[in-house]
Formats: sequence, structure tokens, C-alpha cells
Amino acid sequence: MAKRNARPANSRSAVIHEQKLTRGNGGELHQIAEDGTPVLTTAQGGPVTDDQNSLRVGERGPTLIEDFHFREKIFHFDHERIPERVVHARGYGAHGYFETYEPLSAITRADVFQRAGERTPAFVRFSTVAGSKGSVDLARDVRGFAVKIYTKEGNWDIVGNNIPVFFIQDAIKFPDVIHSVKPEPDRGFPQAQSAHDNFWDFISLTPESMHMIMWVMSDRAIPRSFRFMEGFGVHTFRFVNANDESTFVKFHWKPKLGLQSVAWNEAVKINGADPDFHRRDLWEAIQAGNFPEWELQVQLFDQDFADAFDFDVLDPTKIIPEEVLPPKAVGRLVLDRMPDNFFAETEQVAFMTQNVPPGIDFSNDPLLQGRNFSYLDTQLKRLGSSNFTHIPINAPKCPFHHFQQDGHMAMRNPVGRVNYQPNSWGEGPRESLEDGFRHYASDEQGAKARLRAESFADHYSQARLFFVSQTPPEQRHIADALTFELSKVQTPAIRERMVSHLLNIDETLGKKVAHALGLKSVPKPADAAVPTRQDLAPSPALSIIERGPRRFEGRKLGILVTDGTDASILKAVTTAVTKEGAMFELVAPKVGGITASDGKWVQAHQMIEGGPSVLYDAVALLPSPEVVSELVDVAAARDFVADAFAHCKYIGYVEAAVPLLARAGITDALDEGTISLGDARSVEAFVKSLGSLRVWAREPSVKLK
Ligand code: HDD
Repeated sequence: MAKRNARPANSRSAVIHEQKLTRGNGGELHQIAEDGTPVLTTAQGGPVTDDQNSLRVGERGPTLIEDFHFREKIFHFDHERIPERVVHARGYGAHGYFETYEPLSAITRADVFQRAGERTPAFVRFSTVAGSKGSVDLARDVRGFAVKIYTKEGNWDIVGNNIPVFFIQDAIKFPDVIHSVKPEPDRGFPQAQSAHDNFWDFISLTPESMHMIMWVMSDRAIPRSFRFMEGFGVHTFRFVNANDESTFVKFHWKPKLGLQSVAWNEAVKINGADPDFHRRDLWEAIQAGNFPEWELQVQLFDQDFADAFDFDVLDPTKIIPEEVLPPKAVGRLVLDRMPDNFFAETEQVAFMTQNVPPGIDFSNDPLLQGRNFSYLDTQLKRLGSSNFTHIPINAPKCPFHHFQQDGHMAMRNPVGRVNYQPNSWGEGPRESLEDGFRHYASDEQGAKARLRAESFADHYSQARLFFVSQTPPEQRHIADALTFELSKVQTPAIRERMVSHLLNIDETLGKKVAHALGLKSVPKPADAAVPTRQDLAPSPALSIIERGPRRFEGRKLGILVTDGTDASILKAVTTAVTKEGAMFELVAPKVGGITASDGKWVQAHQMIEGGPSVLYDAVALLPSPEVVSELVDVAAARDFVADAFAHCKYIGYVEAAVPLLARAGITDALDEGTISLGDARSVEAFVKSLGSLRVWAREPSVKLK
């Protein structure tokens, strides 16, 4: 029974529920009221009478320290924050499973790869690298792609990125590259930006970063969705079979829905319109039952291949082109459930490169070796206790037995007398030579020294390979991104030094950026340790456009509607889009909705000011002739159209929308991406063409930068 408590006037807003605890048969109290609602308790389990007013002396007197409920509540609140991750602070995760296609027993003894069709629980966290926890989703940045697979032989973490190479070759340089990209220490800005002096100063002094820079300046760094990006384990790892024979392996996650990115001009606007764009996208897709999926592909090779390959397979700034070594599909990853609680799972999940089950092992990649130290170490700082594996998201899902005990927040200690081994009580777990992890017995020798292998010295050839493998629009985007970023660098010498590296990668690119920056003269190419190889065959697998989806599935159409919108065209568009496996949102002058031409009320999803076209992959303009004259004067409606056009999106429009197109300056420039919607057939043609996602042929005319 709920009743308004008889309280002094100043606390009248507080509604106190008067509840009676239920009793069990033995008369014991339960913290559940007779009507089934739980009774509010303290963290100690004590039932609470009043959570609206602290305990005080008289109506206007001081608060009493005796108020244990108040003190406990505020104490806990004061300690809610934990340190954010030193990198990859902003992230979003989901649960799912990994399914093995076929047994891989010949090459690995890892249990997870032994049985076709077996599903193993998994958790994935996507992230940006540089920004703080509260930064925007569409920063130009690398995306983290960290996968935890809860195998029957312990947790296997592939702590990867959406880019298959890295900035540096040796982990000892990690603090430097990260310091340089984070906010500059004297001024505390810029946030989640690489466009500043410190970053480009470091990069221009670190030629090994050039291959990575090509990727980071490409559209890969502004993905449309986590669902449309690749993931890479980056390093060379080893598979090891039951006979202790090793095969080198590189891990790649390939999105089922294909690759897709946004334009930089669009990214900047998305960050304003919806800073949580990527989070919301994953949340909505999974809640709607559109479970994102990636295929695990592996590049497998032996020592002979490694010896013959043009580059060192231990160098994390190099790839093995897929055309040179085609990947093999070995399983799939499906994300089908959001965490119950963001903090408990996504924030507290601890990924560690050193989490490998028997059958998977490391190579000598110096970046990987350093990471294997860093990831354990950082969890203590972040999660506050060596018992972070007791947190459910980090605990293995297989049985585990060890003698680690005590420490802060110990949830489970060994039971019984024995907490060591060997012991003569005949109790407790013992090692297993047969089933335990056996480190691959590679034969290592050499003098102790701080050295960088000569085989790591070519910093430009693969940067060039990446650049020449891009389509013309993608090459333009790289040049534009470099120009934008370097335009934010205030020190001319840094801009010039950067251009001197670009000249080694591709002379035209270097000159183009020099010109766009307004450099007075083109600098000398940087001194290179070894000449850039011009003869590497382009790898089309490196292009997003070449790898595009050719389908609109999983994408979103924004439909501009008003009172009087043609109901039959609207129906045809929404039906066709849904049939494609895509989503749509209705954007209307008022979020409540519209009355369509058939007199029926249709609920809207966004008001025009809240649903700019940057949130959609394509747009349909279906205003009625009566309302369009009002719409042409609305800035957000004009931007909706002008931006969709400038971002090279497909635009379907009814005749009534022509004045709106005209106000957005588009009438003369209509092209194959602006499609008139007169009847069901034209709607079908429009929706079919959406699979191309963008009309890149339009780009030079709109000067999208
Ligand atoms: Fe790292 C987090 C990926 C190099 C040290 N890293 C972190 C995350 C990802 C990566 C995806 C976020 C995990 C999560 O969602 O919780 N890192 C990479 C990749 C690298 C790489 C693909 C190069 C190939 N990282 C790298 C180096 C070091 C670190 C060389 C240190 C020597 N990384 C860390 C860290 C983090 C981390 C400080 C911060 C939070 C955490 O580990 O759990 O230990």
C-alpha cells in the first residue's frame, strides 16, 4: 500500500511507500513487501524507512552523524569512479559466441578449435584509443577490437584493433606515442584528437609509424559502425599442435555486413548530433535482433614462408597482403546480447594479450612481448585488486583450481587446510604435463643488447602499398585528412617534416599535401634507411570501397515526412527497406508524428532538428506540396538535404520535394544518386541502388573534404 506520508510541508514531494516485510514459514523476515516489491535496504541489508530525508534535529536543524543510511549512501557514491583505461578509455561491449567451422587439430591443440559447430561464449569491447571515457564516438582514431573467448581451457583474449599494423615496433615506445596523441600536458587539450603539434611532432620523428599513419588517415579511422569494421590481432602468433609443432598465424575478423566508413565532414557533424553514434548503433542493432557477425580468418604460414617473405613477420608495422597469403575462414563471432550493466561488464572487463589457451602461443614480435607485461599490470591500477579475475566478466567459465588467496576483495579462497603444493595431505590441484600449457620450445640465442633488427628497417614500402591499393576517392580522403590534421599543427617545421616522409611514400601525395597546406616549397624527401620499393603489387583487399557490402542490409534510411506525405509512397519505401534487412527512421517537423495523405496518423522517430541526415546512410524526401513551402525556410530541413547531397548519399525524392532540393542548391546538379520516386517501381529501383552506399562520382563536384 502506498500513501503520502504525513511530513512537514518542505518534504511533501517525497512519496514514502509504507511496506511490510513478508515472513517465511519459520517466521523469518524477507526483504520483500507483501505486494511483491523489494524493500529498499542498506548495503548491509537493513530495511530503510525514508530515503528522501536525512536524519536531522528538528525541521531545520543539523544533520546527525548517526545517520548511517545517509553516510553509507554518500560514501558509496563518492567512490563510484575507477581510473579510466590509460588508452581505449571509451568503449562499448557486447556478449555473444564464437563458433568453430571445422576441427583444426592438425595445426592447433586449442580445445576451442577441435569440434565443428561448437559455440563458445565470448565478450567483445570496441573502443577509440586516444579520447577519455566521455569523448565522442566519431573521433579520427584507431578502433579497439578486443575479443574474449571463454574457452574450456581458460580465457583466450585477442586484443586487436581495426587496423592490422601499429605505430611502433617496440613496446618501449608505447608511452611516447600515447603521450604525444593525448591532450598536451601544459594546456590539457585537445581531447580525442590527433590533429595537434605533439602528435605530429612525434610521428614525423618516427618513420616506423608511416604505414600506420596511412591507415589512420584513411577512412578506416572514421568507421560508420562497429558492425562494419574489420578486426586484426596484428601480431604474428603461433598455433601449436599436440605434437608441439608450430604454425605461424595472423588473426583477422571480417564483418559479414561489409566495410563502411563515413566522410570526415560527416564525422564532425555526427559528433555534434549524436556523440554516442557508435554505441547507439550497436545497442539498437542487437536490441532489434540484427546480431552483428564477423568471420574469423587466419593467415597460416611456416618458417620457410617467413624466411622468404619480403618483410619480417615479427615486425608489427607490416602486413602480409591477402593476395600473397590468402586467409582461411575458421569460425564466426556473433554478438547477440547487451550487458545487463555497463559498468559491471564493459567497464570492468580486463583484456590481456597473455591470455592464451594451450595450442596458441606468442611470436617474438617485440611489441607483443611488451604488451604481455602491460595488460596484467594495468588491471591492478584500474580494478584495484589482484583479485580482478573474481569479477564475473573476467572469471573463466571453465573449472579452475589454484592456490592464489587473500588480497583485496577476495571472493573465493581455497577451501580446506591445503593452500600449497606439493603437500602430503593428498589434496588440491596438481600440474598436468599432458594437458597444461606447454610454451613452444623455440630455439633462441644471441647476445644481450638493445637492438632493432635490420629486417625492420623499411618504413615506407608498405605505406606505399596501402596508398596505391586505394581507389581514387579513398586516396583523396587520405590527402584531405593529412592536410586537415597538419593544418592544425602550428609549427611549420613539423608540417614540412611530415611532407618529407609523404614524398617517400608517394610523390604525388606528398606534393598534393604540400600544396594544400600552402608550403612555400616542397621539402626534400626524408632520408630513408632503405629505398622504398615501388614494385609491390597493389592489394585490393586493403580498400574499403573494393570490399563494400553491395547491399543496404543493416543500414539506415532517413525519411523526411510532413503532414500530407503520400501514404502509398511512404509505405512502398518502408516496405522495400525492411525487405532489404535495413532500418528506417521518420524525420518530421514534430516528433509526435504526421497525418499522411490517407488521413492516418504516423508516429515519427525524430524531429528535423534532432535527426540530421548525417545519422543516416541515405535519405528519402517525401514532403507534401502543402507543407514544403514552410520547410524550405527551416535551416535544419535545408541542411538535411544539402548535407545528404554533399556527403554523396543517395537521395530519393517526390516531386513535391523539388523546391527543397532547390533551396539546398541542388536542382542543376541532380545525378544518378538523386532518384525521383513516383511509383512503386521507382521506389524499388531506389532501394536497390542504395547498396552502393555512396555516389562517389559526385564527390569532385561537391568538393567533399
Ligand atoms: Fe593496448 C588497452 C589494442 C599496443 C598497453 N589495447 C588496449 C585495448 C585494445 C588494445 C583494443 C582495449 C582493451 C579493452 O577494451 O579493454 N594495444 C592494442 C593493439 C596494440 C596495442 C592492437 C598493438 C598491436 N597496448 C599496446 C602496447 C602497450 C599497450 C605496445 C604497452 C606496452 N593497451 C595497453 C594497456 C591497456 C591497453 C595500457 C589499457 C587498458 C587495458 O590495457 O586494459 O595495458
